[in-house]
Amino acid sequence: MKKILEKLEEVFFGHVGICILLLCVVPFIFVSHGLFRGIEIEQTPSEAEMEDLIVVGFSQLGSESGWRTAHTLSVQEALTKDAGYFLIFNNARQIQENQIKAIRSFISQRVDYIVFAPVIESGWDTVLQEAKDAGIPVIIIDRMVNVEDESLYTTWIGTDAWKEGEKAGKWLEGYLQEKQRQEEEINIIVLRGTIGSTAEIGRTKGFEEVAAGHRNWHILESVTADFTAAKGRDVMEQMLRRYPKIDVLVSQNDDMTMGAIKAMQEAGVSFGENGKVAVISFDAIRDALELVEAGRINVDIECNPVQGDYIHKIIQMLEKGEAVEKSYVVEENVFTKENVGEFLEDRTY
Ligand code: GYE
Repeated sequence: MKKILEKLEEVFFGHVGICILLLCVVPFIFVSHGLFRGIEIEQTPSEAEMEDLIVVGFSQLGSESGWRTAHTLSVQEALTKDAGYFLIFNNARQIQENQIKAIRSFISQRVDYIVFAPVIESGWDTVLQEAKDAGIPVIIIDRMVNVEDESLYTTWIGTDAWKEGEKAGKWLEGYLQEKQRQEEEINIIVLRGTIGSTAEIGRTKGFEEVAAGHRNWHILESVTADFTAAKGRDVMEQMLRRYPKIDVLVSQNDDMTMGAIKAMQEAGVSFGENGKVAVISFDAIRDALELVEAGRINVDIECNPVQGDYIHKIIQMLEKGEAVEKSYVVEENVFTKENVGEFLEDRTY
């Protein structure tokens, strides 16, 4: 490398020339190749914008699923300039360290509010204390944090993941009864989301509590596929190789379900309404609801990503000095072939 530089220096420029060249070219290569993008904060407001608008730093945990895309959009559509906001968005790509860096950056930019969807529940005490010390209210959305001091955040808006898991269990009880299989030995595979995230913890526990009441329900394996379609496919492939009789698949989000469906198709294993494997999914994004309608997914437990308007309302209340609740739980449904039709038409995500 040294030799090459010396040669370049000799041929083209003097010492100063080569420094200028490096200073201009290297950052360009980094930026054009996205090498700085890991924790990049996409926008920085000017002083003027910060004065007129409410500046919100939004740390989104990633872009792992269709649900997440809808969730991000809901926040972006609610916190617009027209509505009086300057939104600084950061995608942490499912890495907690990236979220911590983004939040620290929001603090140093002295944003008015921090909105944040935590990838997992633990490990936030220090950075949230820093936000509190800086006097910046923190609104947690989607997943929850597990902190010792609840005053480290202002409020939480999200879904009841435990209830969702329980709904899945209750649906299975009803389904087996209807098929008069309630006494049969039932083999179950659970595909879990990101370990340590609220959605994974709640859905796992809620379902397991119902399952514990049935001695003939056997959870063969309960393994993570990280909420992605690619991993859902890989893990399901392994499960199909390992277990000749799987009666039920409980997949904790629609993306993993899509992946698992591919694996079952490839292995020639039938599923859904008239198949061997009953499929229980979570989220209820449009693509999956179409599969519910087609009888390929038996039931989809809704998880509502439309949280942007709640954030807007809460910020407006805080701006007026009004008190807000410590938590807001959004409404959710359960979709089967019987009721999905009436909801599909209006489903935008
Ligand atoms: O179910 C899944 C996403 O935290 C509720 O995260 C959310 C979950 C959602 O990746 O698709």
